[in-house]
Amino acid sequence: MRDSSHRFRLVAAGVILLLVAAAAWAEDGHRLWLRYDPVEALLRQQYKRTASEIVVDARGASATVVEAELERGLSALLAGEIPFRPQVDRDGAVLLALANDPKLQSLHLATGDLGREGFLLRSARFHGHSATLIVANSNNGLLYGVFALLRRVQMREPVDQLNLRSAPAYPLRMLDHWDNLDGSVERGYTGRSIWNWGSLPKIDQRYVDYARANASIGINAAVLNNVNADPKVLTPEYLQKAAALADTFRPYGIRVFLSVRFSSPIEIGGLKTADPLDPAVAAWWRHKTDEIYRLIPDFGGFLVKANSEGQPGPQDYHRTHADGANVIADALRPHGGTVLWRAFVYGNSAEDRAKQAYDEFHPLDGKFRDNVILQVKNGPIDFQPREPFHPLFGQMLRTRVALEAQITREYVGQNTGVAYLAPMWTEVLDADTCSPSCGTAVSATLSAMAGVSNVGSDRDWTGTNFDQANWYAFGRLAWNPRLSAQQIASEWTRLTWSNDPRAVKPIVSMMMESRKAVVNFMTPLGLAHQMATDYHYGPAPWVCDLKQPSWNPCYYNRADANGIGFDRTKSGSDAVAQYAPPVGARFANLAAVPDKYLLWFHHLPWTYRMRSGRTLWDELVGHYDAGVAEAAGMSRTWVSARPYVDAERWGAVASDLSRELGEARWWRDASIAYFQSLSKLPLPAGSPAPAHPLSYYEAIRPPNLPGQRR
Ligand code: GCV
Repeated sequence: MRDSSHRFRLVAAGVILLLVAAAAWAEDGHRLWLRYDPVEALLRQQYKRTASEIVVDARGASATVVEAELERGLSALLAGEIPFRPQVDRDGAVLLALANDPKLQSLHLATGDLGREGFLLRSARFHGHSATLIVANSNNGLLYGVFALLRRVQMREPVDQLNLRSAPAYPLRMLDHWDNLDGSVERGYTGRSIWNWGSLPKIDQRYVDYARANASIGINAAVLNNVNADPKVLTPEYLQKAAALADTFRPYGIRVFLSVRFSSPIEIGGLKTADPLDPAVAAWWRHKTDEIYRLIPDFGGFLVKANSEGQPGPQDYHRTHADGANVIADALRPHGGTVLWRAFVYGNSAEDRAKQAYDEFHPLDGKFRDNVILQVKNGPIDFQPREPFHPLFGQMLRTRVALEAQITREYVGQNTGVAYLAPMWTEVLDADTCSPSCGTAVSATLSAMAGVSNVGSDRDWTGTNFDQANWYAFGRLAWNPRLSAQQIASEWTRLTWSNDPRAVKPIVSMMMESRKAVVNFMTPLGLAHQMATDYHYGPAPWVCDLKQPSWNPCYYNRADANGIGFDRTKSGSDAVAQYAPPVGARFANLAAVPDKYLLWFHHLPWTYRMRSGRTLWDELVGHYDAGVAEAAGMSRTWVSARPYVDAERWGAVASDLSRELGEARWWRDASIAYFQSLSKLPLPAGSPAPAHPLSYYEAIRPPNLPGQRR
């Protein structure tokens, strides 16, 4: 009796162990790009020669994280424990040391230009032995160095002749969460908020994993809550919760920021006004800020959305954005904190929305305190699949500016399909502002980069496997905006999927094609905001409620029987005049404006002759067709990668791509059906008629859209 129940318990325990092991290894995307799968046996021997022991000369809580990551990574990749030693005593040591360590003096390493966060990876002789040195001016720098070394091993790159130095381009590389205190996420498509406000300050392992993932790509700041901020976030109860997160993130070099509502002095402070020039208001911000720093000594600062989309702001008191930002900046200054003040403003008038932020902020250049950063979206409207760069870039010569990108795909398919966004961001980062002189790329004018996070409670963090690439790419670009989208795609693919070139090549080519496809089937040739109002999902070019012009597709496409496009030249809104003269002249000139921005800047007849020799109508239809063909091509490319990646993730992506193909057809057919009802022109030869009459597409409404996962 005893025996059989014992056997039963053993068998049951075995089954449970197997299930746990299977769950741990389930290819559910949870491990992101930090998979650390063992290197192939032959190569492993080579790596082992450069990783025989770990020697750590650094102190403090963050040093613990650094050594833990190095040990975790190397022992997993090299399939065996790597011993820690007090000093280098054999060939192949990996030595982690702060730059001011006296032991390093004889090596004469130049480390001044690494700043606080940069690092050096160097193969050198040390105490008579071959060693790999990871050297930085801070433990955070060491952590970045560790991740860089592990990345090389994960990508099977040599590590025995290292001479690499790297420092971030910007001191602030942040994720902005649009997470609400009730657990919902504005424009989030990945489950609920990652923050469990109910159970905080209790720390969940997921917060640690989040910090580690961010640190691995150089992100060093997190705004915890939505810019449409709940004033409660500044109450003692929520500050305790934020402090617990800050404590968790600190060893990973991540500082916590909060979004604040401008009217908080009234709502939680009991004042009658939030007028930034009222001394009682200034005192309130000071006291609140002091209270925060008592809890979070390295608190980063505040992000503010003011006088935008119904949010309160200084203009409610006839004060400027600079007055508003400065009162908060003055409260933060003694503590070294920063205000990120958003430039995303527009009114619901018929005036060109693309011009409104520049008109409001350009006159304020030089009026902001130096601990204010103006946070500007990549383009002048709102995270469209393609926009020209925002005219404020390069033209706020006496103001620090951050670029805000949207990692969550509000306007780019949300949680369907594959859309790798690095090509969109590099297009903007590389754009020449010609201000103060030509040759000044947007990236050279920035002090920070902020990405609207796509992280949520889903097991795979971002809802789909390929959305992880956008999180990864944002971090890598914020560290080094000169990296190419292709290079980052290749890195991410090798870390996340496989190092086999038969997998890397098709996956990277599919990623590079994906944003082009989305632009083609949604908003080709410079069209924008053709999505359904509110949901920002699915085509709705016919929507024309002129009571709310700045939300209406028809306001942006200006299509009628004669033509299509928004005239932003002198004969129209003259938005081109907001750019530096050489840039504005190029956009205004039909002979010079790139096709990709044509209808953003020009209203043209359907029969306008394009550079290709085709009419605008034929060319437009051609782009929609190309978008569908590209979406189909992505599915085919993915099939070719099948033998080289795991079945579980392959299947998930295959179904994402087939959903995207359906949506590409929907976008193409609906757009063509509508525009053809205006142009009355025949489709170009070989272009199939839309599958349904226009009324069919008009009737489809979110959220019950074909194929969308909600
Ligand atoms: C957080 C767009 C989005 C809003 C968002 C806003 C902003 O309008 O649709 O959800 O609000 O941008 O960036 O503030």
